[in-house]
Amino acid sequence: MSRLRKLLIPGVDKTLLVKDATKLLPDPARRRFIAGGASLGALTLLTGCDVVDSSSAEALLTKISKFNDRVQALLFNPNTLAPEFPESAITRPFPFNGYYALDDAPRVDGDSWKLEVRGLVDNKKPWTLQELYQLPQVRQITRHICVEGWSAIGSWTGTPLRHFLELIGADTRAKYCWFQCADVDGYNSPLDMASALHPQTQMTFKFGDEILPRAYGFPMKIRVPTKLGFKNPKYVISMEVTNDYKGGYWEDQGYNSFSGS
Ligand SMILES: Nc1nc2c(c(=O)[nH]1)N[C@H]1C(S)=C(S)[C@@H](COP(=O)(O)O)O[C@H]1N2
Ligand SMILES: [Mo]
Repeated sequence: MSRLRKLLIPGVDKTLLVKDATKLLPDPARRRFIAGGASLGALTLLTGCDVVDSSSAEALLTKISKFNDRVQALLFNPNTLAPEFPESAITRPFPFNGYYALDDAPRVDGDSWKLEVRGLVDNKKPWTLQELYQLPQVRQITRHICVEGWSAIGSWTGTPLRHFLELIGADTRAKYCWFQCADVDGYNSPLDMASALHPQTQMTFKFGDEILPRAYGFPMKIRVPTKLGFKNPKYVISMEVTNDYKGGYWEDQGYNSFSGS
């Protein structure tokens, strides 16, 4: 979430738009939206609409005004799948985003990197990249949505996190998987266990047909297509299964930790 980029959308007052949308949302969606941190990104997540100008802002409001009970039940069901897209929908080039410029993004050495596993798990053995690459992988083409209100469709390939959690004997009754990253000033993010076990939540090793480029989190990111972008940690170095809420980089600055469907 670089602070300067994409903050202004011509002809759109973001605060007003979020207010208008909140008024239009029927309960219980409205209550959930407010409790979940009422942001432009959350509206994009709910509607699938990007807001890039005043007419797309109008289109988003129209869509919300048509939400009915059936739509709402789907939106707030933790088992709902994020929509998947065809190859032709992939955004190229896919945007880079971090709280620094790309030049300052971590340069992780894939040969010496190991994923540390901590907390409530039977097997705490660290994993090399080559070992992780041997695990079964699946591909997904889903939409990444930043809380700032932009979104992009990308192709991610990796191992369902759920499979890895089973493999290491994680206590899946624990509340969170907490991820730490290699960024200079640190980056971390807690993921609630229901979302960690969601079938589309992935330990991602590839973008398109390439090994995950540095911009998108080499060697591994956690892809959670049912959550906003900041809940998708890149350059992951450790995972802890825990009942303690340990906070996160953006969560500690006021962004809602749930931030998803
Ligand atoms: N380690 C780390 N992970 C991160 C971030 C970051 O700054 N550092 N930014 C988050 C935010 S706000 C977004 S929108 C996405 C951007 O991912 P992308 O660069 O692949 O588009 O990464 C998320 N994960
Ligand atoms: Mo973001």
